[in-house]
Amino acid sequence: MTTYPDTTPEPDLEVTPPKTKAAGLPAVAKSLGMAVTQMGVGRTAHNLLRLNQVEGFDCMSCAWPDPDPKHRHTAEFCENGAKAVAWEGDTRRIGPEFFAEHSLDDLGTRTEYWMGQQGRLTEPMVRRPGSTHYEPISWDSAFALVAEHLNGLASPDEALFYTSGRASNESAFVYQLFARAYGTNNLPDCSNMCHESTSVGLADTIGIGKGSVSLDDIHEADLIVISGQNPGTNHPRMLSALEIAKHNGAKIIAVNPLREAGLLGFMNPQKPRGLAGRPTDLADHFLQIRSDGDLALWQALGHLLLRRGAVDREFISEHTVGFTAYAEHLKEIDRDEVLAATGLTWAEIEKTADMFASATKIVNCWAMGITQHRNAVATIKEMVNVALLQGMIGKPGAGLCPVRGHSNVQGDRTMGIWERSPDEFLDAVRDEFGFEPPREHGFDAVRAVRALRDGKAKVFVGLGGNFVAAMPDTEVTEAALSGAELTVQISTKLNRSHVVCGNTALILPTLGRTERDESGGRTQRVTVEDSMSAVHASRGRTEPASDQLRSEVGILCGIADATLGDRYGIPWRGFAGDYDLIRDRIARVVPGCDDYTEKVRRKGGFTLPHPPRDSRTFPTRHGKAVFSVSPLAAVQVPDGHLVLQTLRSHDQFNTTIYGLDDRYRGIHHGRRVVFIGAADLAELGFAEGETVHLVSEWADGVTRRAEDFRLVEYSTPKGCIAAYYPETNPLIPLDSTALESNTPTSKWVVVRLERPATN
Ligand SMILES: Nc1nc2c(c(=O)[nH]1)N[C@H]1C(S)=C(S)[C@@H](COP(=O)(O)OP(=O)(O)OC[C@H]3O[C@@H](n4cnc5c(=O)[nH]c(N)nc54)[C@H](O)[C@@H]3O)O[C@H]1N2
Ligand SMILES: Nc1nc2c(c(=O)[nH]1)N[C@H]1C(S)=C(S)[C@@H](COP(=O)(O)OP(=O)(O)OC[C@H]3O[C@@H](n4cnc5c(=O)[nH]c(N)nc54)[C@H](O)[C@@H]3O)O[C@H]1N2
Ligand code: SF4
Ligand SMILES: [Mo]
Repeated sequence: MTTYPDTTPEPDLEVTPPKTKAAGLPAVAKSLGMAVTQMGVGRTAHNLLRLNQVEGFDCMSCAWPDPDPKHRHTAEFCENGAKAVAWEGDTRRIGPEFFAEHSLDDLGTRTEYWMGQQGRLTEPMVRRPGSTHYEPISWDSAFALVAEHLNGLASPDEALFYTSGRASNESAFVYQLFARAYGTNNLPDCSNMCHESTSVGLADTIGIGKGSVSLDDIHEADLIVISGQNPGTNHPRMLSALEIAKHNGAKIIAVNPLREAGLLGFMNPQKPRGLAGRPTDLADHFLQIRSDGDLALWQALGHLLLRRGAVDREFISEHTVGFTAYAEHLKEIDRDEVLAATGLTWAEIEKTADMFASATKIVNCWAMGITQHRNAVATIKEMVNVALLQGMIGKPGAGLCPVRGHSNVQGDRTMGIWERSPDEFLDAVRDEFGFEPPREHGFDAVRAVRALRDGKAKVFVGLGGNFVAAMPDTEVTEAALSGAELTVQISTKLNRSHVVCGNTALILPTLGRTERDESGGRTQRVTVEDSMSAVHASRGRTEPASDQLRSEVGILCGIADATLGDRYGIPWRGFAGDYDLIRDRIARVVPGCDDYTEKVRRKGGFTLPHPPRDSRTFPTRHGKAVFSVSPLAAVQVPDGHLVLQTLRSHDQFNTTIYGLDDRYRGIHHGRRVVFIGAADLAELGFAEGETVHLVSEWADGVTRRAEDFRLVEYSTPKGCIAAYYPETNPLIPLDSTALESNTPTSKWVVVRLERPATN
């Protein structure tokens, strides 16, 4: 096995004061600069003008929705969308010569940044057992090789079919169909590491695991709460929506351990004055909360609102169950416990409750700062409690707004990428395709690693993504994947998961969103669903990076055809040649997708049904929304230890590193930094600028380390520090996961700092 290349020296690392506003001129200049370097001038203009346009392609970066067709700008993109387009539009290529030159051992020493800078993959490559290099293979031989391995397994449950959330609805539908026809529900996905806590928390309480707002609701709200999210970097165009809301009179509350630039102020690059003028002040009230203090905060808010009688009695009696037990639970609250958990003052919490009490339309947004904690599901249910208390679901300008990550992660779930798809979905697959899908739940992402580690799984197929680098406990995950008989990665660019691979390994290069898809001799389009359940078409137009690339649908159908032949009579070849044939099946299988083919042809697409949003009906087992009661379980941190949250810099997309700057936080030319408060530095006897090792000690007795990080003094609550992912993933124990959702606790890692030995 190769060693994790996590100690590359960063001699040019520079730290400047963090920014207090996001976007504006530097952002536009930066994105165009990067786009032009990687794509060339013509290709850049061509692509960027089609980004998020009705006849163009959907931004492959985040899942933030597009404005309705009437309200789109000519340049309907943000800096990070442009970076994603530039990264995919890379004019450099890596083909057989590259792989002949670079052995697996060599590639094993390279960083993600380096790998992403080599260019687009151009043809299928195979690593034969024991070989030191990848070598070319034809598409047909590659498909036959996958089929041979899959058909040779003792049980279909020894195969794992992973999906990253960039896959289109058509590829997702075909993929889950293949996995189930082959005989397994082992469909782990990036959602398992991401918003799974949201899906679980919302399904239990409102009966559907998706957010309940539209873009118009954000514009119309009079109070917007943003918890555990850094929109200036990760959902930049959300700031435009917030600006409109502010203009319409909304107040904004931000809840975050860090004073993220995008939460404080915004210069809209789409408006002339935003390029150089004054920023819009975004947050009216900023709660600098301690890590995982959110459950306590929302309980305190519930308590205060109950005491003030700021409740919607009619909504509660008509649409909910469990109110009495909830109200009883929060009648009294241990203030000291709340203050200790949140690190806030009671006055700050009371001010928050005042703002809630006087608001009539509240939208509540959240992301990874909420979902990647041990108590994540309980925290989300507590947020739902407060929304139910005030009747803030299913009326204009109000609702729950989990902000999804990958551009189509929500769509992939809708299409059946789920290791625990409900029986009704599986029944519909059976009725449509005439076979009985397996009913036993499959492995999620964490269980998939355990299965590989324990020899219970032998084949791993990745539809996009970078599983090895995205998952926690890098050493364990890498050993698990290296032990696979076969790994298959369907990718656009080189990453760590191609290098830490199975005994036999395939790289199958695919078309990206920006590229023309002429599969079957006709121009194909695909469809996607955003964070607000809006579904629409996406069509790339640029020349593919290589004439050997195949579409994701084409590759999946090739694998399925080679593995299953005409078992159950599923027309894989037909699907590959005409995606309308897939859409016709989606229409008959996936709830809410009737007339799918026709509806996605409409300008702007259509929005999927959402009973709580549409009619205040709650499809839970009670037929009503559910108040829940959660104990306030404060997690203890031993003396001399800190809680580390692992997050994204401004120049990355998950494991893809576009550049080495994090402009808003004042970090330049490097990533190996730890943000730490002045009080902790003083108390632990360290100085700003010192290099330290991070050591994580967990209940399993294993000591995990990540070495050589520079300490950067930063405004963050006492005891709470932050550093970038994926460099810190070796510190997160595989078994440290959220209750109920099994999501790795990427925002809660107990660590200590260690001074490197000097000799
Ligand atoms: N440019 C770009 N865009 C992206 C991505 C990317 O990597 N780059 N990734 C995409 C994906 S897949 C996702 S899931 C989203 C992620 O979007 P975010 O959730 O915004 O991503 P993170 O960088 O993980 O930021 C988490 C935020 O939560 C805060 N936080 C941490 N712990 C706590 C806590 O205990 N309580 C509270 N209240 N806040 C906390 C952190 O300080 C930080 O501001 O972005 C998507 N969009
Ligand atoms: N410590 C820590 N770990 C985390 C997180 C965290 O906050 N902290 N966040 C978690 C979250 S929220 C997520 S979503 C996961 C992300 O996990 P993944 O989704 O697995 O990872 P990505 O980095 O998004 O995947 C990038 C790769 O996708 C491939 N790719 C890009 N575009 C395409 C395309 O169009 N088609 C195909 N087939 N492939 C493409 C490229 O080869 C690229 O290298 O990471 C999780 N891991
Ligand atoms: S906000 Fe997200 S989807 Fe929209 S352009 Fe920016 S990166 Fe793309
Ligand atoms: Mo994510």
